[in-house]
Amino acid sequence: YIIKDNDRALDMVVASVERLLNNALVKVLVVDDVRSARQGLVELLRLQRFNVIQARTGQQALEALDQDRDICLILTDYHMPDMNGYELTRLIRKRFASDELRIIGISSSSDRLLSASFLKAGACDFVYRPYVAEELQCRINLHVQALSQIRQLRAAAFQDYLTELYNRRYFFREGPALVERCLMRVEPCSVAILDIDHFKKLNDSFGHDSGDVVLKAVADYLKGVCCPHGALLGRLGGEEFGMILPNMSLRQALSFCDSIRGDIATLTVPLPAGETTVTVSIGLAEIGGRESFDNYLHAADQFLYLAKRFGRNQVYS
Ligand code: GH3
Ligand code: MG
Ligand code: MG
Ligand code: MG
Repeated sequence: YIIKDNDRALDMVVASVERLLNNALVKVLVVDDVRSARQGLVELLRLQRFNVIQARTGQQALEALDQDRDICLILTDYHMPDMNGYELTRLIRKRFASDELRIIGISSSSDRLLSASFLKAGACDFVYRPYVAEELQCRINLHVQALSQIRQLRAAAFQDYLTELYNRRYFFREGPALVERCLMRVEPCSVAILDIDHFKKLNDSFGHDSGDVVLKAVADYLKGVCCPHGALLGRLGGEEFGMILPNMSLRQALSFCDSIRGDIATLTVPLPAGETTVTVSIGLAEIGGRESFDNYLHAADQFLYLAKRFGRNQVYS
């Protein structure tokens, strides 16, 4: 009844329900050799609706991390039979940075320097037992919030604002790894650069905002066709898009790109001043041998130049 009369209270309830729903997606690993100590933490975490798993030793914790890449928070004891908490922390930090995995040390030891040892080993926080449940909950929530903010920032840093595709930074960061994976598996792979034809004219006739609408329509279409193939698609800049096509030989990529070209030519984009159509030119190169990623892109760019020169609305490889 009180909540009904108070918007602010209602907002707070909604926010805490949302937080609890999000917590269900957060996987937490509790590491302690003493069952009752583990149990206390597990209960505290489950009250907050976290998805909790447990380990009795450092070794078990490392194995759990190997099997489950979703773990993003670890609460670890200090005294354990096989390794102590900050040794475990140090081992984990060799593989997972604090921007993807948070570690909180917990101990009933009376050694006041223990917290520093944990923090130096790479823990993000430390609490002494007996802990105050509410304080520990607040600390856990702060770490979970920090991880979520990092994820949001990272997503924003790698996304093109207008088209919501990956941006150039992401394309050049992930592209080489994708190509490398194909080469290791001895699978074919191709790289394409697509550029909208006479886009400047379109901007000049319909205005920049309409140009943006066309860019978004082309991007949406490309996302739809690239996703099922596991292709890496990004906006490289302006009206230019890059595609890494794993598992496609040059011949397959040629037919894939030509169907993209054909589809886009029949796309009608509704604009405030009526509707318009666009065509695209595509330069395509096959990946093979040991060239650098930049060289493959350069080759695709050269072919794009030729596609433009020989009349646009075509794929050149
Ligand atoms: P070509 O067929 O040779 O590719 O000619 P073009 O006109 O498409 O190429 P050009 O490089 O001369 O012009 C590209 C234009 O794209 C110029 C630039 O103003 C426009 N452009 C770049 N980014 C954006 C954007 O985000 N929105 C809009 N509306 N226009 C953009
Ligand atoms: Mg212990
Ligand atoms: Mg162009
Ligand atoms: Mg261009």
